[in-house]
Amino acid sequence: MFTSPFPDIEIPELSVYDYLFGDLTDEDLARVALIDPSGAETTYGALKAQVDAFAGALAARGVDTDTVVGVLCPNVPAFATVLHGALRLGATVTTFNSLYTAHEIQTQIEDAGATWLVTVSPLLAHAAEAAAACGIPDDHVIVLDGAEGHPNLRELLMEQRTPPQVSFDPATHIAALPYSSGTTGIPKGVMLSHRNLVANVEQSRVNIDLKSNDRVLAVLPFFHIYGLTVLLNLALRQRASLVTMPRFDLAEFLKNIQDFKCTYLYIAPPIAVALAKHPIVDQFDISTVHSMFSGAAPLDGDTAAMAGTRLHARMMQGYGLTETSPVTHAVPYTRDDMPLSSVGCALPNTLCKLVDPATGEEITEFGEDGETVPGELWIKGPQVMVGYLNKPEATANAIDADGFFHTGDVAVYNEGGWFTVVDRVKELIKYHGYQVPPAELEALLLSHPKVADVAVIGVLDEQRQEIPKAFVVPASGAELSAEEVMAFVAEHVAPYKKVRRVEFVDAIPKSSSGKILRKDLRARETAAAG
Ligand code: 4UV
Repeated sequence: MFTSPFPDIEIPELSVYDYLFGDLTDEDLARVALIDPSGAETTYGALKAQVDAFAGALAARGVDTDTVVGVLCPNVPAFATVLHGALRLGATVTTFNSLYTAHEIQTQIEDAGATWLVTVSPLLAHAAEAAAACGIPDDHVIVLDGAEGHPNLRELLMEQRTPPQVSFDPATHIAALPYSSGTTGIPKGVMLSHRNLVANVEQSRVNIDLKSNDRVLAVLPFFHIYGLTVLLNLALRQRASLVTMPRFDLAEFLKNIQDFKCTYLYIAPPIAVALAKHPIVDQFDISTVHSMFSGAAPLDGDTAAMAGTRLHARMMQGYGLTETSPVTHAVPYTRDDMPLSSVGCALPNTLCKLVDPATGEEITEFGEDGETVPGELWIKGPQVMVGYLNKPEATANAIDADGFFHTGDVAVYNEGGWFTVVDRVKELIKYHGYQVPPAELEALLLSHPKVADVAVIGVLDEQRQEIPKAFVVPASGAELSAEEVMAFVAEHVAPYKKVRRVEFVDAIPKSSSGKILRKDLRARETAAAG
């Protein structure tokens, strides 16, 4: 077992609201919490008042500790009001990817049991279609910026209601319900308690150089657990300021850094690639940035070094999963000796094991290079989820009897204390840091009359970023083109889940029990790449 180099810390037994907003000083209340790209600022004092008023308005409409509230909303300052207003009442928040189709929203609403939906007018068409299909009435679909027939944020806040005192156990009460496919299958609701979310911020604070005078550019989406915990909640706890960006555009991203003098960037690898290589970067003054933190997908050391050198900023990686709230590993700002390709060391209170996927044996030995051989990474700590919603079997497969969560990622450990993620044994594909569950695309493609069989895996594109590729067996006698396959998928799923390559094959390799042998497809791909 590998332990964290940090001593254990005490996790406050508080709700997320009390943890983030319970001890704001007068000085904190006057600080700026959120800035939108128009320059409008929300202070911590104003944010707290809005969170309270939103909670009061929801409570007056019957939202309580049993309610699940869906949030389909890009990064705008009001996201924080909605999230923390709902959490304050003990409601559970399930977040949706803003790019979801109506059908994808509907599927999650039904699975999560959401009875309220909060959105913005540009996303209302999809939201309303999904809500109607789930029997959610218009007065339970809040449109923050206003839409005929729906409650809006201004109206709700103007009621200035005091929220009721609610009581729940932060250790077990579910705060967030993001979706993840885990190691296999379709997306599942990940039950994260108040304690999970509080613990992960508290664990992350230990080794981070993010202070109240920092300005964080919040472009990674708050609906993803990386954005929710690491960007939003961690920055709020540090009393820093967040500049919200509803969508990524490189020029706007750079302009916002310049205009708002941002100092700290949380990014995913495709943004690191752009910062390292894109000529447009030189057109902006982004010299205020002192630190960049990348996660959600592998970032190679060369790209990390190029981005860091170009911006004269510290480049660090972190690693985690939705199921671990999400952070389990991060490079501490105090450590210059860790390679840029590493994801750093385990956070405090986090135990790690590396296990040989073939034998189930734990790996404990170091080679002459000071590194273990690769093994599946198992994690135990206060950030590990309570379980998958209504999926006891999937939960039991993910968290073993000793409380270790099996990540499905393969890592090596260096005796210097750091881990490097080198592979994945699970079927998940990551496109630009977003989860693409192959099982979902395979089920969709099997519904196409001209497809007899199919398997989807992740392959690397020219930038060495992962993209989904489908191996398709056409139905006998059918004429099917790669364009037809890609267009069919694109019509039915959010754009980031699109199949971007297609190869026609005679048969899909399968085990005797009928499981797709993805490793055979990966090996075939590697061989083809030479
Ligand atoms: O469930 P999820 O979509 O969750 C995430 C979480 C990203 C985080 C978490 C903590 C951080 O400090 C941070 O910087 C980013 O993406 O996907 C989980 C899977 O994403 C891959 C890995 O396969 C996980 O099982 N992944 C996440 N971070 C890395 C990564 C990384 N740094 N290197 C390689 N793979």
